[in-house]
Amino acid sequence: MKIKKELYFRIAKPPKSKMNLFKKSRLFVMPALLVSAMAAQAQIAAPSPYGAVPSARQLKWQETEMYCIIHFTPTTFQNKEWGYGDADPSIFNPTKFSADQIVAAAKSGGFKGIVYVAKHHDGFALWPTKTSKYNISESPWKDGKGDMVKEFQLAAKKEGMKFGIYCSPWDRSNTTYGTPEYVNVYRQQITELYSNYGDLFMSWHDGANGGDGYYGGKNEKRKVDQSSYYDWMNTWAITRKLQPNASIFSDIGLDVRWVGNEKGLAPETSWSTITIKGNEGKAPMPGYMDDYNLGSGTRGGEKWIPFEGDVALRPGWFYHPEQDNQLKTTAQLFNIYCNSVGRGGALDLGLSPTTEGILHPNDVAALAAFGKYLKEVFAVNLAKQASISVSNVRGKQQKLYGAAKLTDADRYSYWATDDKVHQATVNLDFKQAVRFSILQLRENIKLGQRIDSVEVEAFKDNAWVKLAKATSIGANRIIRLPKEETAAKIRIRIFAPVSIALSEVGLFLEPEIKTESSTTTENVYDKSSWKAINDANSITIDLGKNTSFSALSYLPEQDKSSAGAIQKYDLQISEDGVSWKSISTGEFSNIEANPILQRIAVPNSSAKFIKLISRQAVPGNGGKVQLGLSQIEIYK
Ligand code: FUL
Repeated sequence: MKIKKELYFRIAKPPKSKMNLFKKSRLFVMPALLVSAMAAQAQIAAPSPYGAVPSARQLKWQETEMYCIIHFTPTTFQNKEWGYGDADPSIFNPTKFSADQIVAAAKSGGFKGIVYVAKHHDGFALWPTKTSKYNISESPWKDGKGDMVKEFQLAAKKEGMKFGIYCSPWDRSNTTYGTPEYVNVYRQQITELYSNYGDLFMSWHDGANGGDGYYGGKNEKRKVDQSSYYDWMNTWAITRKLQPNASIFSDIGLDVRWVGNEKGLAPETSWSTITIKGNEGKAPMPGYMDDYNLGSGTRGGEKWIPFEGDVALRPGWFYHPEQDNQLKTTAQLFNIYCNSVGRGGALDLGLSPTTEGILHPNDVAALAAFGKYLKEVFAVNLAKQASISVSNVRGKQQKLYGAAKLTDADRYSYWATDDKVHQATVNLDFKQAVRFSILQLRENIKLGQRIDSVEVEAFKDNAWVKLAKATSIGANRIIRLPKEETAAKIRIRIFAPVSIALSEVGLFLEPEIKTESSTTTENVYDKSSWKAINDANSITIDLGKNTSFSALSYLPEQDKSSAGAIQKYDLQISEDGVSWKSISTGEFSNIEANPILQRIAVPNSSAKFIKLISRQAVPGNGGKVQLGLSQIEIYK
């Protein structure tokens, strides 16, 4: 507005020197057309940014949208989800390792980056670090001369993929873990990793800290004060210095936040801005802060910290042969994509090489099928075939802010409204009715997350019919309609507290998914004749007769609000229900963040009675673990 007035003033009273020019050219009266054109010029200033906006680093991250995290450490060879820190390095000896095969498979899935787990909770460093003896040089792989971080860096480079690193803060092997000395070790580790492996796009950290571990042979529980122990602000200062382009991810990282579950799903409304509570003025502390709003973010929140949805292609983050037929299907992956990338965040898909050091053929096929499907879905933007009209164009500047910007596939060119226009309509008119099932919207996030909500309508049987409503548009909003629609006129009504700056409109039709890899159910015993006795923290199953079995699985409660989950178990058997023998004890690692089916392999076992006891639990709101028969399977 201010600019407009100034310009009018200039038009009315040109500076003296120019006045002479006007006089000379006898242009005493300004033609009306010229006046209005110049007045319109006055409006060309872009809308002022609204609220928190992304940094240049975050913009690059937002553009990445899809990447894979790769877990391949001695834990793979132990068939575990969390190594305890005591694995003998001699077990790490993949015979067919190929970072190229893994990275190429990720690329075929449409992924644009790789995050490699350079050190997981077991503490084994996959590069020849100077900070700890417990590293890849102690393994037989490449006669101790290998560097797996390097292999992944080079493979990513070869495939034109971005590269990032995850170095777990929790270290169940290091004898100094829990002391200030370890924090220095950790800082030296990230210094090595961030100095020798090229330009990183992500620096990945998590808040997991299960407490107990090997710790150099002490086999004890170590508790750290999450709020202060890692001194994240100073630790991340190293990252900023060495890798200024790396987005820092953590539960609430400096650049990217966790979505709050390991299913890769963001809630329906998920703002890219967030106000972090519970730790005002201090550094974001993984695993410590009040993170109730990780998924939803905060409308008009203080900081731009969008979410990453992480989820594994298989049930677990590490490879387990028994999960070879439990991969997510194309339909499931696409649903996750719509609920992560399609909700303004990113999808981080976990890949887990086998002990050979390559991806299993099923994983390779699943990735290729998903990548092919994604390409098919977004191959034709039907909106490009429409004549698009908008109810207002900023300063009538069609060239700068007009409707044509909505389909030019440029995230940062945009259609904008006048400052005073906070509600506007985009109309898509087709010569002939089109079939569609997805509407995609992007805001120019350089100007912040401006839009409150949108409503999508179609003109059907001579009336406008509401098809969908959505909030939190941001970098990318995929509105998946409950069913395929056909219409020749579509209307998008947009509501915002400020002027609108919408960069893209896409309209797509999801092709039917023809082939789906079937998940085979394993040979499990029929439960109908079993009897179960539950007590506070265990379940005893009477199988009726002596039965041989090879494994037992336990599905934790999916909803923490009801009951807790077993973290440490003791599996016992008995012939008479009186005297018991323990046949397996252990932990269900990562069960809190990823409550997937847990399996205890006990080959060649037999018993009439089986008892699964919870020795330690993740408490649910109900306080204790409550086990039901429906949660247990026994395998032949
Ligand atoms: C979690 C870890 O505890 C899991 O093991 C896995 O690495 C996942 C990606 O992050 O926090």
